[in-house]
Amino acid sequence: MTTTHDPYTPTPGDRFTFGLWTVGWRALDLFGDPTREPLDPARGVAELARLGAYGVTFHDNDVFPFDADGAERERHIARFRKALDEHGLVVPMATTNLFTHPVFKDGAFTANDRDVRRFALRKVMANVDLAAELGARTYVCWGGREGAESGAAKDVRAALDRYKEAFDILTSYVRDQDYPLRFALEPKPNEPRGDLLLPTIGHALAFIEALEHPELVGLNPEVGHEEMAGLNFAHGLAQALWHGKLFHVDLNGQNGPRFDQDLRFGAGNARGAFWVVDILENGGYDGPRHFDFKPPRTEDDAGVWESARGCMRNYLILREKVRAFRADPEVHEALRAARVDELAQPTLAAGEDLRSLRDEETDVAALASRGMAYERLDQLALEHLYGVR
Ligand SMILES: [Mn+2]
Repeated sequence: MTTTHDPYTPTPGDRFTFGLWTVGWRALDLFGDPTREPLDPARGVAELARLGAYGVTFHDNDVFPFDADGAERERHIARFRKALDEHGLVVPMATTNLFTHPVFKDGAFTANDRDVRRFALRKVMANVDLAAELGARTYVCWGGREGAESGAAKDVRAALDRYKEAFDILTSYVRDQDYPLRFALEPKPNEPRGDLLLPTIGHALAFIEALEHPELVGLNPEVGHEEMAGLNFAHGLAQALWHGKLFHVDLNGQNGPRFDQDLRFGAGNARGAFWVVDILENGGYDGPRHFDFKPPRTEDDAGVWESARGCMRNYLILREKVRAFRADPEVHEALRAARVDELAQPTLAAGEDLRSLRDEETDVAALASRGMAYERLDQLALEHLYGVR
């Protein structure tokens, strides 16, 4: 007897994880009040487990309120832990809320006010302790308020000194505590600040190399954040992998440069999502597939879970399409015709000296007339994506 299994129903082996703040988002925006009731984190854990997720991630204040005293904090954490144990979810990543409370109105690590910076570091260290206790391996840092709306208000070079100082302090902290944690910076070009520091993958990669412990700091790039800047997210992931810096990833959907939409993964730029899954599956990434999305304001409680389910289904659908594309003999032939493999060949032969290159004769007209056959290759990709192959 055979049982039919929907191939797009996730299992924990797929390693899908969600931020508690995603399904827990009450859907308030700049112009409107919340449309949904608060979500009990324990219920969030239960529902995500029911849908086939592998883990959850959290900001400190997703689990306990900003102003909780020691005992209240412990009570909330115990409840959260109990839900994790009961439903078998893990916590691979945690992060700090350094943006909601008014104290962070001018940033946290790069606030002009030194007392705010000192408070922010304490808040992060406290939650790093909890993250380590819960078994997290990645600690994400999104500098949501690190930026400015006006020119003279922020000395960007001094702000970068303080940003570096913060990561130098935090990396020595995890080393001293012997925590198996690495930090992952999450770039974003703007929103909520007019201009954010470390706006793209490239800015963040360059910044990491200036730190005292660059080996402990990598990236958590987000689909929507790079696409808000008009950038190709799959290319960004490829470069992060090339630098050995893709520590984590935030998957969601975005329709080009506009406000941060945080659509479910696979909505928005569907063609981009195909190449995102391709690089994640075939480019050497081995971390969780983490969704950082926001169920739209139109959705009720049922719509929230439908939206979360859609993130995972779309990933699995695209994974199947990517596998079929990579296994298609006609694609193999098109890749050869496009000379994609030739790019892996070094430009100089082993041991070749520059004189032989200088002496080489080139028929430039013949070279220029060679077609690249990319259109056929891309059409095959689109036909897999569109479901006709
Ligand atoms: Mn976002």
